[in-house]
Amino acid sequence: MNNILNNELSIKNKLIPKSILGEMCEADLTKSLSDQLVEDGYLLLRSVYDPLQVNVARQEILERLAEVGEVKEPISAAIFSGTSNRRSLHPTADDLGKFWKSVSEGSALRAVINGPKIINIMEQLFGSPTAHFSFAWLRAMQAGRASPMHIDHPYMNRGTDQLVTCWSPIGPVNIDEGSLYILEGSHNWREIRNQFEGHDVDKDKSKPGHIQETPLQLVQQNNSRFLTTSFNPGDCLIFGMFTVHGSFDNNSQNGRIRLSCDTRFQPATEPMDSRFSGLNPSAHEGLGYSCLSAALPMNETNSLR
Ligand SMILES: O=C(O)CCC(=O)C(=O)O
Repeated sequence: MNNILNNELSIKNKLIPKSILGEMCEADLTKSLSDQLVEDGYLLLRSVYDPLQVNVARQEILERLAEVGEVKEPISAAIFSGTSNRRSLHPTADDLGKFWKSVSEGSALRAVINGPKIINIMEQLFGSPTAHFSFAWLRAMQAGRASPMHIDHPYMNRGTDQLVTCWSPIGPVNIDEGSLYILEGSHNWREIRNQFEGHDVDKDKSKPGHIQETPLQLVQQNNSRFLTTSFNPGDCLIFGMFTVHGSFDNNSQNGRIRLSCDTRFQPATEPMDSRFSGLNPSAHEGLGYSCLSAALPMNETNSLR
């Protein structure tokens, strides 16, 4: 495993001091997953999926990115070409959304992210049958990009409060290749709850869904740390709606794209946020998959956002 202290991790090009970095702990599958989630705010699970199936899903996605000219040959190396034909092939926002929906609904990808292995884990976590959003947040993050720090609650809180996020790397993600971080202990931070609980970004547009402080400010204010790790095909990270998270800059030395997908699970009997279910999920503002920055051509997405 790639030790956390051997890597230079940054957010918006600002190096993160090693004194506030920590390695995530792997969850213990022989003990209560829900107790561990309540305690730690996250569950790091290794080798949940079949790595061969993850690699088939990876190839499926890379072929679709290559179809719009975004990946260099050999495709399997996942290196961004620096250009894109996505907009000329799919000119409108609606077309771009449809293209991304078709990539996000690839059968090999769905066999992993909605397949029996993760469903078993979710049933173990909830202690009951589980259901998932049909909408999936697939991301192709080229070198130089990062995901901003946030919690998930304001973006998807119209159903049950037992919703969890499952972040799955679709291929290897070294620690310096835009790995996900969570802020240690943040699931218990009263201030974050007071600020965001009940806030719905699609209903109240006057208030942002994201956290105003910088990640470093929030870590310092709360005497916290960034927890992260490197991921292998098959691993996933589960966390709740109030765990503060984001990604480090993808500092891949050779320009490797970071592929990952976030999915959302809940107990089957609980109400589901209708924006993200069904055959044609309306998602945010009724935009479907075109609400995602991942639906934009890779050469148009801002770096380090
Ligand atoms: O993959 C990322 O960069 C961000 C993921 C995320 O924000 C999420 O899982 O909610």
